Amino acid sequence: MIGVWHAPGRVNLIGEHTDYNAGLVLPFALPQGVTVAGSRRDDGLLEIHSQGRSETVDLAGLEPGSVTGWAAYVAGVAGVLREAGHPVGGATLRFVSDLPPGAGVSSSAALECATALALTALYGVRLDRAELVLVAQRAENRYAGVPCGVLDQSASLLCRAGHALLLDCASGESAQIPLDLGDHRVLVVDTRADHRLGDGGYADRRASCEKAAGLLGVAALRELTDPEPPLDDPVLRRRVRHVVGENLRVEAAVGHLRRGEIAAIGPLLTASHVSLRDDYEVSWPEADAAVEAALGAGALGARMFGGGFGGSILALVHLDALPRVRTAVTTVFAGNGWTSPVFLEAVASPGAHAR
Ligand code: GAF
Repeated sequence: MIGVWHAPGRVNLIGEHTDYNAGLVLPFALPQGVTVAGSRRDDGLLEIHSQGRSETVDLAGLEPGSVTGWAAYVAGVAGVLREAGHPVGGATLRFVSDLPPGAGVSSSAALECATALALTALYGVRLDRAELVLVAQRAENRYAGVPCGVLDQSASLLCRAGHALLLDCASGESAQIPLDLGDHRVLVVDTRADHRLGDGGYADRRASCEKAAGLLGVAALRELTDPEPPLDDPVLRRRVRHVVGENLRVEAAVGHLRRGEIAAIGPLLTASHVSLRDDYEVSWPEADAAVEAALGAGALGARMFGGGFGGSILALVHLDALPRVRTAVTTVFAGNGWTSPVFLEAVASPGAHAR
């Protein structure tokens, strides 16, 4: 058997650093993503080709740590499926991607999800999308060593065209929220500051949340409603304030979207950025400057999205203001001597599928 599968990258409209706190997220899928052509082979080898690079992995010796770098995201999916007892064997997988690497639009999750669709289809493994999300997440956690939540894999596998996905990471329940932008656009600005989830900042934030939850006697920060919890450590207090506030902002944004009030989500986006910058401390200079420039040029709201420490911001912009916003951001980057940003109009697109 031979087939072709596509898994998209994502933008997260709002709900940042909430997934691993059992909270709410609201991503949508991009038209860009990872496409894989795959076929079975019976020698137990996984032969992987991507952007001029090739690796061969012997599935018999596969375990966490035995494959490193980009191939770990692919081999990890095979490893997790096999650990769970699924009869997945060798394959030749050829990947192409039109996602900008390092832009924080989930190229890793797209790689995992495309692999998961390919391997399960090639070997007749029947898993539903929610199960595939966990396979892909586990591959990233265990084989790539990144302690991510389920946001990116859920976006890639569960999103629908024209909709944002409201995912409750506590219950796993999700709802498709129509994303009617009218005369507005979601402008993504790749700040060209490469993000590296594996670099420690992300794991540190996650550990802080777990510590705060432990001190407050809750299983996850989602259970809290008080944004000013009784914690002595001011850093932990700020982290909790972000998470509690961000869940409330997701709920408010969903309310506005359901009522067709797209412009009303602007201030929520900006409040999310301020919280990620000041309380969660995961934004970076290019993101802060891009957000400020976009708002100054008439964007209705703007925020960093993804894990932080590099990557992209998004801005909600009326069509008339798009040229102004692009110029303002480009000018501020040039003034700082930074690499020119790259712009992308994000269109809510279908989740992963066979082609
Ligand atoms: C990264 C992670 F992979 C997600 O799980 C999520 O935590 C996000 O950062 C922050 O919201 O994309």
